Amino acid sequence: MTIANPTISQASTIDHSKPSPAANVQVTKWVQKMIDLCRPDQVVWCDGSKAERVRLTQQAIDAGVLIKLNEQKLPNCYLHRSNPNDVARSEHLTFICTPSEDMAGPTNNWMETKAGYAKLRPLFDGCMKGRTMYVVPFVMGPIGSPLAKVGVELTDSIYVVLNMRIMTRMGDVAWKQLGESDEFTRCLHSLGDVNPERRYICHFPYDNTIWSFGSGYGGNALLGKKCLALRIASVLGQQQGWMAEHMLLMGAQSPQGEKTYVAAAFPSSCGKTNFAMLIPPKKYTDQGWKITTVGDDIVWMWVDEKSGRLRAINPEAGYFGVVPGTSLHTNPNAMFAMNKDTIYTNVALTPDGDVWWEGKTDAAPPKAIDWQGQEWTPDSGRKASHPNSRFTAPMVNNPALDPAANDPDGVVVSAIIFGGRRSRTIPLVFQAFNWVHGVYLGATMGSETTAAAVGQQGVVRRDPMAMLPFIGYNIRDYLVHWFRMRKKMSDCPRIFNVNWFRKDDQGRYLWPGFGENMRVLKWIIDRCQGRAYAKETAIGWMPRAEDIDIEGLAVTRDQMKQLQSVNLEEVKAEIMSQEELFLKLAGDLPKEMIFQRELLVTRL
Ligand code: OXD
Ligand code: MN
Repeated sequence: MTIANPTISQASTIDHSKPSPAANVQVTKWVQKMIDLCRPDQVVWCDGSKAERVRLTQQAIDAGVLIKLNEQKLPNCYLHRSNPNDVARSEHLTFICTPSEDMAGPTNNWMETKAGYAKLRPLFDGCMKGRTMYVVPFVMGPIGSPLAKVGVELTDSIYVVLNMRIMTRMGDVAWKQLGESDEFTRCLHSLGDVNPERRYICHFPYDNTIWSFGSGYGGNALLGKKCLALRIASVLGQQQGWMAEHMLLMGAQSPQGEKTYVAAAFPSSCGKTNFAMLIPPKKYTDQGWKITTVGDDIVWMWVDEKSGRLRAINPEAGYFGVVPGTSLHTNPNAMFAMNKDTIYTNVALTPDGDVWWEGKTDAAPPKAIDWQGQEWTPDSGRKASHPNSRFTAPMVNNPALDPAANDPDGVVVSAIIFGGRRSRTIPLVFQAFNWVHGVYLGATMGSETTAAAVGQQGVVRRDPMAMLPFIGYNIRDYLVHWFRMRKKMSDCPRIFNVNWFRKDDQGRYLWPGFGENMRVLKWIIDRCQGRAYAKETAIGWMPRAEDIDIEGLAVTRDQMKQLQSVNLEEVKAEIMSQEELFLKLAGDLPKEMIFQRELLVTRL
């Protein structure tokens, strides 16, 4: 049967198929062009209403895309199993498409703009025949914020639509934010045939356009997130004088009521969500300490002209967090957040309609259906959930949501923390000498790779500012942008480095992590407020062993010294291993980077 290609007016016989009357003419023109390219059977304009959520959820259940979970235990929660070939971001298939290769720089895959469209157009040509195209308008950032950005995603994945309505401010609200403007990110997405041979995630920053084909995985397909809020936004930020960063944003309230906001860049799957939702040890809560979450993955920051200080918003409205290892013990707030209104991806299903993943409980369920839909028992020798299985939950479900999370004016950032996953060499915490040194620390950050991206795991890779896979332009210009931001600020955040993952010679973690990270955070906050002691060392300002509170911990002062120890031979090896990054940037390295390295060498 051949199905006619519906134009917007033809599609009006179907519910929700008419363009939203609130959408402006640039939007409707572009949507029509994409309909002509993809030729869907139906078009559905999403409005973001509750009725729409109910309707689309039922359709997803009927189509086998979602499995309804136990309503008593997990109200309004669903399970999705992805194609096993489509479980993480595919960085090798992610491209920055610009007129010249230099604009994308040495750390990105590059396609020439026209060549990029030429490669993808045939893939999109007719790809939605027999399918529905959803028009998903969304806003990244609190409504009315000076930095808020509108995007429109066209997708043939109902799973993407239902995730986007959790992760963004989705629906008619976006048309209001957009008004008559042409400034919206044109996001085109199709599952295609979910074939890694035909999978491309292409960014056209100078056309404010993203084309993603062949993957339904969050980081490849929820185009508001990594694609818009990091890769495209980083380009806009560089042009317009603000920053889009791969950071969590949290508030810490002291017993005296003083509030300090901290942003932290950790690479994927290194505990951003856990840190952003940290519950302090009992001693601290008894004293009156309170931690609140603004965001767990992305921040947009700008300099407030009046105060000269850095302010930040979280552009997202939900969490797309890694589940393995998450439990009531390690992250209770995340567990509460995903108790309702949540989509689980690639976790195990128990016979009572509940979900399970490695680390959720000490004892595994006696039987389950694993993430690939196979019968599973604890002795089956396989993991029940995928190591990169995820939950998508609205941020309003987080009991510790910061009151400013929806504030269009954002919050003042007092500290920026960088931190990778390092078994050796890097101490638990130290402070940069100043902004320029802090940028050097962030730029040379290394981390052992995890399951969040396809590829070998556990090898140290340089991940500047945890942004390596997300900088939408030349890393040289990105670093220069960081250095220049300093000049706009009259009082800049202090910069720190942390490593929760240092191990002893037996391979045991030296630091308990999780809520106990509050003890390190307290030193950081006290440094920002001018209260804590630090001694100068070759790598930065360091707390003495006695400056970190270890009362009530199994960690001894000796272990604390070990955690903070700096082995100069290891630091030298670290400098050598940074060469990989320096060589990539050969001839193009901002001079501040060279000077900082030289200063470090002379301090050794
Ligand atoms: C993420 C990632 O999904 O960084 O947040 O991979
Ligand atoms: Mn991330």
